[in-house]
Amino acid sequence: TAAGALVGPGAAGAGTTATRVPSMRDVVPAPVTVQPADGTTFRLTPGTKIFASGGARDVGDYLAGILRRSTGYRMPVVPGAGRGIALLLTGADPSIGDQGYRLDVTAKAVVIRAQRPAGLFAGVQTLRQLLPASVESPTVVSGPWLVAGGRIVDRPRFAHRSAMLDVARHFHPVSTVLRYIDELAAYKVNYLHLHLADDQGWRIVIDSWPRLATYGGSTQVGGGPGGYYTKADYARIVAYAKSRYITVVPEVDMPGHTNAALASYAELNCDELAPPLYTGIDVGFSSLCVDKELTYTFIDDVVRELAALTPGPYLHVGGDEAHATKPDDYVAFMDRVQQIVASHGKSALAWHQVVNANPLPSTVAQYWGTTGSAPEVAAAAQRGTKVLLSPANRAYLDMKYDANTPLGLSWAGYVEVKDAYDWNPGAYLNGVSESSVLGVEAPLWTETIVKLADIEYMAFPRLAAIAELGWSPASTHDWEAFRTRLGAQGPRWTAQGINFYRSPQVPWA
Ligand code: TNX
Repeated sequence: TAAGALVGPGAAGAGTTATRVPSMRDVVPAPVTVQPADGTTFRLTPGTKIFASGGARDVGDYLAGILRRSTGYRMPVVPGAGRGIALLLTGADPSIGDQGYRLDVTAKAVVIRAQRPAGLFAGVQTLRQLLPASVESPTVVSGPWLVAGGRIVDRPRFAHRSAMLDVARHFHPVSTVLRYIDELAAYKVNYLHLHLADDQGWRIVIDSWPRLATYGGSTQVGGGPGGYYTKADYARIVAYAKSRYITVVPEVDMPGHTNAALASYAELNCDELAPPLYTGIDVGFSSLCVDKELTYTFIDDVVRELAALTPGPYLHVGGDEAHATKPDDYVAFMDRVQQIVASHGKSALAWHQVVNANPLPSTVAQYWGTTGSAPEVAAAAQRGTKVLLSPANRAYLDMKYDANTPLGLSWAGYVEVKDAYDWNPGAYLNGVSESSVLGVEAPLWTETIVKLADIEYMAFPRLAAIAELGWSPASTHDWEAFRTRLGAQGPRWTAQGINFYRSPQVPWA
């Protein structure tokens, strides 16, 4: 059966419905090299085994979990080798790095090789896309379960491919975050940035300052009940993300975007008066009191407790839209905050205004402008600061697609799928070369985003565009080819119940 061909009952056995065998050329993000072996297919059967042991075992169990749901097959995960799906941490070419993989499909076996479990996990995401879309069904459906033959060798362009979810403007429960993590993993996203505190809410328990969560987390935009994560909730998110090879980056935004904290503790305010909780969507009106020593005790406590919950290297300290903080105060404040983060063994991530202070060598600046020109960011990059790119007119998942989009904002313009895809992170910012770019992030602010279906509608399909920019080599960049591959993802999203936007720019399968 040639890749991309329709397989009907005649070819595949009685009782099965016609199923498209995806082509190796359909994969999103586009792999580095694809060599189809036309005429060869591997078939999953009730007796197929997954061979995985040692460090590959967890990825084997994860793959088995996905395949069992839709195929109904037993899919035992066993050591050794044979006919079936093998996940091997041996024999991979070192040039694929820590996140890359090689996938070989013959009539007898699917073999994924990688140097690290993270590479096997990435290879498994590719394998999912080589199976019919119905493999994503949460309940048993009929096959045939064919995989087109050939070889894929793959590794990411950028080490850091991130998505951000704002759980402050509207609180999103653990179950929503876990589902989003699974959706991100499918596109080889490897960081989840959680915006845990803003004017409208504080969403994580800090034991040394308990009112942050219990009072500061008690409402949200529009005045709903809000909510917060206990430390156990948060640890569950971190562990689940880890099982999907995703590192969580917690953000507590400061010195602005702090009304929820200021409302919770009067003593944090310069005038000792707690402002009321805030449920609107203005920005830039709050500031921590930079002259008070208690402010830095507070930050040290918060950073210490967050660092203890964070196995990853980064804590995000915000630093954006500090319009209520004097410029000199901002510099002194951000410099001190970076020291506090360093004293707890972490590196600071911050919105790109941090370059107006004195970034430590370990500090990463996250660009969120819209012009592609930021001389102060370029100058910092020249001095060694690494940059994470999330230009708002390209990568912001909360921007409306067009004038008719029922959700979202439009201050950075409308962001259709082509806008999200058609830019080059390695050459986007004047004076910032690709070697200074750590990666890309797709942020989803939630002033207008209330529930999971809203998140999915804004993220899909644009998240896949940003994920591809982060993973795929620049040489594969081609809007016409991308929109066709993207269209083939539609049935996968439908099978998973993902509420996606059917952009008219995409030929949906
Ligand atoms: C700007 S981008 C913000 C957020 C808003 C967002 C809405 C950035 C660093 N700050 O506070 O939620 O716009 O699109």
